[in-house]
Amino acid sequence: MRTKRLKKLLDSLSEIDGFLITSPPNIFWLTGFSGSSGVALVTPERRIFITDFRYQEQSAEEVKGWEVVIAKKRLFDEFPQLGVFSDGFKLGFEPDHLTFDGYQRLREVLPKAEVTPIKGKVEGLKSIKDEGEIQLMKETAKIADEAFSEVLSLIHAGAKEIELATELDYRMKKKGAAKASFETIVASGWRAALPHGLPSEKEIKSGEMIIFDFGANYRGYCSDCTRTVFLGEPDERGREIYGLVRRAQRAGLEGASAGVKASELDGMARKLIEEAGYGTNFGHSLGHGVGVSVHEVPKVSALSEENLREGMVVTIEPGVYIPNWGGVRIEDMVVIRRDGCEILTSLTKDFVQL
Ligand SMILES: [Mn+2]
Repeated sequence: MRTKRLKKLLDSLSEIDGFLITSPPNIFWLTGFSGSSGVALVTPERRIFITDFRYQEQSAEEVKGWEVVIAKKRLFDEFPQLGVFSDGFKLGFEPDHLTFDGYQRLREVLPKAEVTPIKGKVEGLKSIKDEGEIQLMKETAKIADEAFSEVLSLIHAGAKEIELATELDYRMKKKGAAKASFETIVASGWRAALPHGLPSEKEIKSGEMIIFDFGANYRGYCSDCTRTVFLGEPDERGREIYGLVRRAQRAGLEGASAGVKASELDGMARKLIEEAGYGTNFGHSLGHGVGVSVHEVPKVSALSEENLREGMVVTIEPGVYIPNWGGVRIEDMVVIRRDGCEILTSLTKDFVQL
């Protein structure tokens, strides 16, 4: 799998002599290295991975088919000795991931190379998942789904958001996740109007909705899912808004297919919410790519210029947020297929009243 990825990367880099990858998720995707300190250098002839003493054994285990160099000082200090950089060598780097300090260091150690930014290269390739990655993401989603189903039975009046978030994290780890793929969101009642309400000490009261937005990180891949459930009988608005968000989410699922513009898909779901008069209460984009990071390309937003392509994994997550009342969001992670999409989340989207 990783050999294919490398070939695709090289095929797309004909205008330069070599490419430097400094983003840890991009390095993981290309090399298999899961540590935090390393850089990867790719040329048509060589593939070199540089890390430090702390990762000597780990890199030997994880990075196959690469020359592994253990740096004695700073990682870039190894560059002049690699026998790669002839005068005028054109080296591409990732402008979104190399620090200014790193850039200056690079210029110092390679004064005669031409150092040039190449944006979004690995991100673009990474957005199309192979079947092995999709399988892993299904397993990741399943871990999160199962943990969430268990936590539902722990919800009661007086339970604190932070307790439920902790239970969810704990159960995902017990089921094999290395960690949560992002900080678990649990937001109840008026706090559900905060699209990214981190769990607080607030106690859940009867009649309130609770938004759970959570995911697992399993073998390097992330999942992302949101469900909104109600404790006891909600007010009239609760059912109305839930029904609206559910219809919008369904429109997104029905519209998701290879060849569709990401911006159009955003519009298909947003239109329903706007027509119901809640357009200004849905202030975020419909979704985003997911993979080795929880937020990847493509963005599924009105501003996106990308087309959905077969093998992309994206979220579809409309929401309506009303200050001093609360909110509802429903999110699934889907794989884009030729004639539609495959949902990776298996949790119900029926109205759940506990
Ligand atoms: Mn999401």
